[in-house]
Amino acid sequence: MIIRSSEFICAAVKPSQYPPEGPAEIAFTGRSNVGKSSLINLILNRRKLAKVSSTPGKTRTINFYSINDGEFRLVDLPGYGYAKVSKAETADWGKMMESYLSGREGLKCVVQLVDSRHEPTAQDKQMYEYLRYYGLDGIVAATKADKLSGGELARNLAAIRRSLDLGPDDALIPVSALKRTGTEQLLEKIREALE
Ligand SMILES: Nc1nc2c(ncn2[C@@H]2O[C@H](COP(=O)(O)OP(=O)(O)OP(=O)(O)O)[C@@H](O)[C@H]2O)c(=O)[nH]1
Ligand SMILES: [Mg+2]
Repeated sequence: MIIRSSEFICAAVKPSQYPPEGPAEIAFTGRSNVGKSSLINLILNRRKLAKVSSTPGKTRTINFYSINDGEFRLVDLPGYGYAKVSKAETADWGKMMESYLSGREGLKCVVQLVDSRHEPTAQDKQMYEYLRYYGLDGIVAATKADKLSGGELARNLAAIRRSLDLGPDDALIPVSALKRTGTEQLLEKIREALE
């Protein structure tokens, strides 16, 4: 798949703020700081379209991006598991995610991000279960693959596969925003999900 153009549409915290239904959407979810915004920039080949930060909790809204003049959309979801949030903020996050993930007609698939260096967290597992329940599962990206040796990466990918109970058809794609690797495989899976 070729990305010719990409632009920010809007940020939303509730359905009335979403862009009108229309183009298919592919969303990105994962722990705060796992690299969602970086991965979106990587596959769009844009350096600063999605805001990246070394401080977790940068993305607090649902951010919509239009690809190839409305061919489809990518959606950057706010991360979970960030320690410095209040109970009220966690509840708001849950409501925001639930209303988008359970009610969005155009949503075809969610790319679940996990850190390639670690076992998936309890929340990663919970999130992936949730996606499975809504039939939005099937693509997992293991981020920051540049931080591991080849052998370590292979071992960790096997562990992630087991831990998330991935099926033979579920894709687990190592990616690195630093080394700019993994995009072709990921884009191919996104293309399949859009069909
Ligand atoms: N080495 C390395 N660092 C990465 C990679 N991807 C992201 N990072 C770094 O990880 C930090 C967090 O990246 P973000 O893309 O902002 O993460 P996020 O998941 O969008 O975080 P929130 O918006 O807080 O949910 C930044 O300092 C990035 O530079 C990668 O593939 N390799
Ligand atoms: Mg982000």
